[in-house]
Amino acid sequence: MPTQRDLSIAEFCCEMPKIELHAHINGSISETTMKKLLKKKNREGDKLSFQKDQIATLDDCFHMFKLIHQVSDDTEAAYTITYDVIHEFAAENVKYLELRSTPREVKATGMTKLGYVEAVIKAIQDCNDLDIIVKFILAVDRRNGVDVAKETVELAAKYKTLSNGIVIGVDLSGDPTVGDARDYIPVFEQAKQAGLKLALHLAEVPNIEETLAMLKLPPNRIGHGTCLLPDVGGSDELKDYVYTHKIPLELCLTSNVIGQTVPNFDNHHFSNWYKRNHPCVICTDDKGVFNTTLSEEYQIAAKTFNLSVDKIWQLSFGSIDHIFAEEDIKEQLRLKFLQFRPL
Ligand code: 6MZ
Repeated sequence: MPTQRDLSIAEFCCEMPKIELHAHINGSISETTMKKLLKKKNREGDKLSFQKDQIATLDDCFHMFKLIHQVSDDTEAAYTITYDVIHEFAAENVKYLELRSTPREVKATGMTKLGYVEAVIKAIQDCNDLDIIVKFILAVDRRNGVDVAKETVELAAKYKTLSNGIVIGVDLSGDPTVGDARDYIPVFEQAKQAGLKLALHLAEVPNIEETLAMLKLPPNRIGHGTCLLPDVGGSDELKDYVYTHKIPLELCLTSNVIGQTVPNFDNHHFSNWYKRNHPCVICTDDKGVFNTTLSEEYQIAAKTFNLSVDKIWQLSFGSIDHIFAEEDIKEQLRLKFLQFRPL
């Protein structure tokens, strides 16, 4: 009888049950969904994603998000995007998904932040016939200031109860070269007190002082953590803090290489942390913008770092420990993943 070992690494990465913990909703829009949105806006010729081997800058990435927000500007679009993104992740065997998104208001279309959050939650609820558990993290954009962040955390706390546990945490994201994350510490303290988990983009670009202060919160998970290590603009103190506190890293290979915060896959910080046995979770970041899938990200990790199918499976299985949902969901997922363990 054929076993998982008879699959090619590409097939294995696709068929293996997976966990996605770092996916921005508007960065995850597939080409098919984007076509639908552009058609509605009569902008059918536009291209709102990078090529696979394209090299860009972080600035280019943030410009791209601005353009995407122009076509995703009402609650109907928010619902469609979320619904489609969940179906796409489910189709590649993602069994547990934490989506994150910045509540947005667009006066011209009448979309309010509340309406945005409700549209995303409704789409998540409407996908409950699929074999995937979906949670929602509300994002604080560091470009928008502390008052907006406070409002986001209040929304998250309110919907944590109202959504029956779908809303599970808050993130810090946005252009890492803008503003000072330390301004948001009191807001994240407030989030913690409300029982929300913290997934913070940290050290996406070098910034030792800011990163150290944010680490002391501490976050439940770190997004990217690109510049924690001393040889890439971090420090021993940052590295030791993350390592000794075992703060899991959400690592997005293609995103970092296209955005050029990492020069190439071989030099990705994944290898350093993975070798130390540090908790690492492979994620997509923005699968639409960076033209990737979670299965492809696992394949890239396998190929670049010479990981066997056993190691790839362990990486996926190990990610369950770092999800924000409760222990009963973790147990449920472990049983499911164990059935796919290479024999
Ligand atoms: C930091 C990022 C990001 O919230 O409208 N975002 N923030 N670093 C990154 N690395 C490339 N990728 C995406 O999705 C788009 C928003 O996600 C954040 C940015 O704030 C972007 O505007 P939502 O669903």
